[in-house]
Parts: sequence; C-alpha cells; structure tokens
Amino acid sequence: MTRDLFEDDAEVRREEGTAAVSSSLPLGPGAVVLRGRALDDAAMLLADLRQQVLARAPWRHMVTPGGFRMSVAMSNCGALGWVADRGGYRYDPRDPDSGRPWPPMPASFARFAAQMAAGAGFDGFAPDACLINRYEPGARLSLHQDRDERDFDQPIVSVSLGLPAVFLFGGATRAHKARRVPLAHGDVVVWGGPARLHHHGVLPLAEGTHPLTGRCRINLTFRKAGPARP
Ligand code: MD3
Ligand code: FE
Repeated sequence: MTRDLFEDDAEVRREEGTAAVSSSLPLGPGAVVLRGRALDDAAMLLADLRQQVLARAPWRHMVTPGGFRMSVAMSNCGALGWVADRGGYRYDPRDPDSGRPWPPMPASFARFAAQMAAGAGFDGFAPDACLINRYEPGARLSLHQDRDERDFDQPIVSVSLGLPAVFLFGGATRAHKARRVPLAHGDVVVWGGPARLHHHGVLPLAEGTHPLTGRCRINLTFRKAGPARP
C-alpha cells in the first residue's frame, strides 16, 4: 500500500482508529486541514446550530440563477447570509424566506472560527457570515469558486460535522484537475492565500448515519463577506 508523502504518522494512526490525535495537513499555499480539531466542540456547535440558528432560519433548498434546485440544503447566521435565487448569488442581511435578519452568529461559532483561523496564521479573523450546508446521501456541490465576498485576503474557515465526504480541491482555473481530499467529522479547513480562489466542490454524499447528525453531513463555512468598516 502506498501513502501520500504528506501523510504523517498521526494521520495514519487516526485512520487506523488507534488514538484520538489531530494533525495538520497543508493542502497547498494558504490551505491547511486541521484534522479532528472540532471534535471537542462538535456537540456544542451542533446544539447551538439547532437552538439558535435553525429554529429561526430552517433548512431550505435554494434555486440557482439557472433554475436548478440545489441538492444541498442551507441556512445562514451572522450579519450577512449567502443567498441564491433566480436573480443571482449574493450576501443579504435578510433571510428571504422570513423577511427578517438572519439569526445572530452564536458566540460559540465566532469564538471557534477565530481560534481556528489564528491557528493557521490569520489573527483577528472576525466572520460576519456563516453559511451552513446540509448534505443528505446523494447531495453534492459542483466545482465552483467563492467570489461573492468583498475581500479575498480574508480566509474561509470550514468545519465538517457528521457523515464523511470527499472534497474536490481544484486549481485557479476550471481546467486544473481536482484532487480528492476526504473530510471527516471534526475536520477543520482554513482556506487563505492563493487557495482562497481555487475551484472546489463535494462529491455525492455516501449513505450512512452518524451518532451526532443522523443521516447527513453538516458543513459550517465562516466568512468575512462584507466591508472591513461597514
Ligand atoms: C476552498 N462548501 O459553502 S467547505 C461552500 O463542504 C463550500 O460544504 C463545501 O464550498 C462544503 O462554498 C466545502 C470548504 C471550502 C469552503 C470555501 C472555500 C473550501 C474552499 C473557498 C475557497 C477554496
Ligand atoms: Fe465554496
């Protein structure tokens, strides 16, 4: 059996299930996977998600400008929320389904995201948007870039919870062949630098159930979407 050069012993141990360890895996300039870094906080993040966010802004399947219903269900919290509709993609201070502002970002979310960003070298990360994605088996996200934020120098922090997924990490152009990166419950990825504008996606989720989420994967993405001084 061959292993990738970057795979260190900690990761091998984790994959073999012998110890609760965490490791850092550089994916490329500006992108780092922090394996298992959310394991201790997962139950708290999921409880706050349900009570503080989903209670006020329930899951919904948005429709793309091209008229396709997204297989991923979404919600948002924070001052701004990412929205897709027939008019395009944008950040909006209001939930179009309720007409009200998105639920505030739970204190636990903001604290955790800032901690993870700082650990990857981005001090002072203060997200104003958290897009929450729910994948049920079969749901996928096709290759795209995140370009709706104002300042691409700000990183994006992602937290994977529940069922595992295969993440596709492409390049600066669509032609670049995407690399497959498995993301498991508790994995955190910080996307900054050149990686911030790379194409990426998620393969169709495999069937399964997870003790904390049931039959789905939930991904939190923390963003600084608005201007530095609103
Ligand atoms: C790489 N979400 O919400 S998270 C998205 O697993 C999104 O739900 C995926 O792509 C998910 O836009 C992937 C990891 C991620 C998020 C933002 C990125 C990777 C990124 C921005 C630039 C490069
Ligand atoms: Fe994305």
